[in-house]
Amino acid sequence: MLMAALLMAAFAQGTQAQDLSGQRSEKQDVHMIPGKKLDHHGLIVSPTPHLLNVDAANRLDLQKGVKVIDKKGKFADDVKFLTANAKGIRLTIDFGEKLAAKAGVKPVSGAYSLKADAKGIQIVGYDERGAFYGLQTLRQIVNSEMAKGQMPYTTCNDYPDLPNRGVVEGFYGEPWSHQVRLSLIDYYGKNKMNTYLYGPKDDPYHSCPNWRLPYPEKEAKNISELVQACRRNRVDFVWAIHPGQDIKWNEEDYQNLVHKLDLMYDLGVRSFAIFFDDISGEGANPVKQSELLNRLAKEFVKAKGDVTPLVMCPTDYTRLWANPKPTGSLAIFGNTLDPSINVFWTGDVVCSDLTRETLDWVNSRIKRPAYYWWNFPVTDYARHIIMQGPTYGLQTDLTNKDLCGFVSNPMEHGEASKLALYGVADYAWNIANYNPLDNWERGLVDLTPEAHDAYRTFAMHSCDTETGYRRIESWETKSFRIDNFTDAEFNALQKEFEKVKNAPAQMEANCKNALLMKELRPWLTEFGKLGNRGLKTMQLIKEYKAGNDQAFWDGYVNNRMSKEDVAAYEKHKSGTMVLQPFYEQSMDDMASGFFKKLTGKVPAFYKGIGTYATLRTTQSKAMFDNDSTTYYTSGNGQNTGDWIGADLGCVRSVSEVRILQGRNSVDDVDYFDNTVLEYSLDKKEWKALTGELKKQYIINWKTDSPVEARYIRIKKLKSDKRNWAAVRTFEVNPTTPDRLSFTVEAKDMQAAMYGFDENPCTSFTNEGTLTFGVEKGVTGYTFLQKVAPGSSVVCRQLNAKGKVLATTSINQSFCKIELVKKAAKVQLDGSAEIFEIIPEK
Ligand code: 14T
Repeated sequence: MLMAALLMAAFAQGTQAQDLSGQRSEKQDVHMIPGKKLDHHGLIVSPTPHLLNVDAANRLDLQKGVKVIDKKGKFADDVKFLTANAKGIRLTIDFGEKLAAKAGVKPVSGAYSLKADAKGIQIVGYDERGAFYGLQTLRQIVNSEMAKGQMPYTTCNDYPDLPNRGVVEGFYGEPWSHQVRLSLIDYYGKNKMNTYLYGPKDDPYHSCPNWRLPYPEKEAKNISELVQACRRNRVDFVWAIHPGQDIKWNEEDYQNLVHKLDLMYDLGVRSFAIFFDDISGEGANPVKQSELLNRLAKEFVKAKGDVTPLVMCPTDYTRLWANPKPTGSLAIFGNTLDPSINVFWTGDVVCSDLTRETLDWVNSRIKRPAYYWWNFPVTDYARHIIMQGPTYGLQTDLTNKDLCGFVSNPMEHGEASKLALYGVADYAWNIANYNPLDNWERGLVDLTPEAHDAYRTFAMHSCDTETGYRRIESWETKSFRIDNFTDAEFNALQKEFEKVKNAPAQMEANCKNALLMKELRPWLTEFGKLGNRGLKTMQLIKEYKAGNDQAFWDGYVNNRMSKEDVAAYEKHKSGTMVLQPFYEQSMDDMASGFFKKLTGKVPAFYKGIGTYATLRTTQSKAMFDNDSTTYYTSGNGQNTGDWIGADLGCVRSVSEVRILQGRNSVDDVDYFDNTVLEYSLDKKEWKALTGELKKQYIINWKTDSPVEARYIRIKKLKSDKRNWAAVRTFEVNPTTPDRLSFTVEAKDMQAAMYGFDENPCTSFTNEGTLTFGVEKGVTGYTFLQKVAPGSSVVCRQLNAKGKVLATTSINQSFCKIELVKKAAKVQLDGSAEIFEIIPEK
C-alpha cells in the first residue's frame, strides 16, 4: 500500500505512466461486446428515448418554416436548426412543474415530452433543461433520413435515468485545448449530458503546487467562456480542485481554498468538486477531509445559495486499495460526511466494469449511491493507444438507487473520445435499453457521416490496451496460422488488410472533422503501414507455399519492420490484438519453416510459455529479441507457483541460461523475488538447475555437463510480492564464439553471432569484413542476407595461408555459393544485413 502510494505520487509528478502498470491490477479478461446492430429505418435519436413513437405516414411540412412560440423566452439560440416563419407550423416550447405534471412528464430534471400532430409541435420540459432536451430530440428527428426535413407525427415521453451524466476531464497528460473543450461541450448538450467536471491533473492551478493561486488572466477568461458554453448547453460546469498533496489542515489553507473557490465563483462557476485521489501523506486523512468538506458545504455552498452540492473523490476510490473496515475512510465518510455530498468511485480496480457488486460494496460504506467515475476511454497509462472501441462493460439493471451519476474520464485526445462518449451518454440516459454494439455503429455515423466506413475500419482495430483495461478488438476478423486456413479465410483477411491500407486516405479525403483528423493522424499513418505489411505478408504466404526461395526471401526481408518502423509503431499502435500479431506470427512461422527446409533443423527460435495468458501472445517475444530494453510483462499479479519459460522447439543440450528480470533498472519491482530455474523434457516433470534465488534480477547459469531439455523456466517460490512480473531477456544456449566449432573474425563479435545462431529472425549489419572458418565436410554455403538493391557483397574464399582462391559478387539477398578445393576461410565484404550463414554438408 505504501509502495502504491509512493508510486502514485511519482505518477502525479508526471513520471512515465507505464512505470505504474505493475500496481494497477486491471483484470485481463477480454469480453465480447453485448448487443447487436439494429435497423433504425432512417431514424436515430440518441441517447435512446424511453418512449418514442413516430408515424412516418403523417408529416408536418416544415418546408415553409416554423412559428416558434417560446413561452419563457429561453430558446432563441436553440431553434436555429429550423427556419422561422410566422405563418409556418406552430412549435410551442414551455416548461415547469405543473405543466409537466399535466403532460405526464416525469418530475426529474431533464425530462420532457415532445408531440407532433395536426395541431403542430409541442415541447414540455420538467425544467428548462428538459425543454432543451426536447429540442435536441426534435432536431434529430427533423434531420433524420426518415423525415428529410419534415416532421412526422410523433409522441415522445423521455427522461434521464441518472441525475448526473457526463465527463470528468481527470486524466494525466496534456489538458484539452480551449477549442476542443468548446467542441466537446456542444457535444454534451446534443447528447443530453449535463455534467462537465473540470479537473485535468496537469493543470497546475487545479492541483499542486498552484491550487491556491488565481488563474492568470488568459486562463481565467477561458474558464468563464467554458462556463458560458456550458450554460448554453444546459451543462453544469463543475470546477474541481486537487489540493491534497500539500494541503495543511489549518485555518490558513482553509481560507486559501475558499478564496480560490470564490475566485472561480466570480468567473461564473456554480458547481465544485474536491479531489483527493492519487495523494499520500497528511492530505489523505479522511477525518480531516470530511471536516473540510462539511465546513465548505455549510459556509460556502449553503451560504452562496446558488451553488450546487459538492462532489468529492476519495483517496480510496477503488476497492483495489480501499480500506474495507468500519474504521476505513469510506466508512468514515458514510458516518460523517454531509449527506448532500456525492462521493466518487472507480470500481474494483482503477479502470473497471460497472457492476452492482462493486456499487453495493461501496454504497454500504459511504451510505449513499456512489458517483461512478469510469476510467474509460482514458489512456494516460497507455499513451500509445487511441481507444476507439465500443462503450461496454456496464451492467444494465442499475438505477439511480445504485448510483447517483456516471461520468467518463476520457483520453487527452478530446475529439477522438467522442465515440466513447456517445455510449456514455446513451447508457446514463437509458440504462436498461443500452445496446453497446449498436451504439458504436451509430456513433461512427454520427461523428463522421462522410467517412464512417473508413472510420469503422480504423476504430474496429483500435480498441485494446494490451495490458491495461482490456477491450475486445478486430472482432470481425478471423486470423490464422500459415499452415491452417481455407481460401475463404485467406481472401477475407486479404480484403480486410486492403481496407486497413486504404482507410487513412479515405479519412483524409472525406472526413470533415479537422479536429478529429488532427488527433487521429499519427495513428492513421501507422494503421496504413500495418495494412501494407499485412497485404505483403499475404502475398508472401503464397510465395512461401509455392516454394519459390528467391522470391520468398526477398519479400521476407523487405517486409520486416526496421528498427525505425518498430519505434514509430510503438508510439502509435493499433491492431495489437489480431492484425499485428498475424503479421508477426506469419513472418516468424515462414522464417522458421524456411530455415527448416534449408537445414533440416529446428531453428533456435524460442517461444514464451507459462502460467500467464499473455505469454501465448506475441508480447512474449520481447524476451527473445536480444534487446534488453524491451520486456515481456505478465499483466497480472504474481503468485507462488507462477512461472515464465521458454519452449526451445526441440530437445536441446542446454549448458547456459541468461535471464534478466524486471522492466528497467534493478530498482524495478516487477520480478520474481524468490525463484528457481528449472528444466523439463515434457512440460510436466521439472528438475531444478539452481537452488532458491532470492532478490535476483539477473540469473546466469552455466555448466560443463549439459542437460537435455525442451523447456526451461523460472518458477516463483513463496514470497509476499504480488506485483506483475517482467522479463527482459531469456537466453538459452546463447551463441558465443567459444560455442562455435569454427573461428569468426568481425568488428563486433557479439553482433556477428546472429549470423550463426541458427535463428533466421535475428540479424546484424555487416559494415566491414566478416571472416569465418570452413568446417570439415562443408561443400558450400547458403547466405540469408538483405542486400540493398544496386549494392553487392564480395565473397572471397581463402586457403589456409590467406591466399584468395575465388571471388564472387553477391547482389541477391538469397544466395548459395560452392566452395572451391582447399578453401579454409570465407570472407564477406560490403554492407549488408546478415541473417544466417548456413553451411551445406
Ligand atoms: F480520481 C480517481 F478516480 C482516478 O481515477 N484518478 C486517477 C486518474 O486521474 C487517472 O486518469 C486514472 C487512469 O489512469 O487513474 C487514476 O490515477 C492513477 C491510478 C493508478 F492506479 C494513478 C496511478 C495509479 F497507480
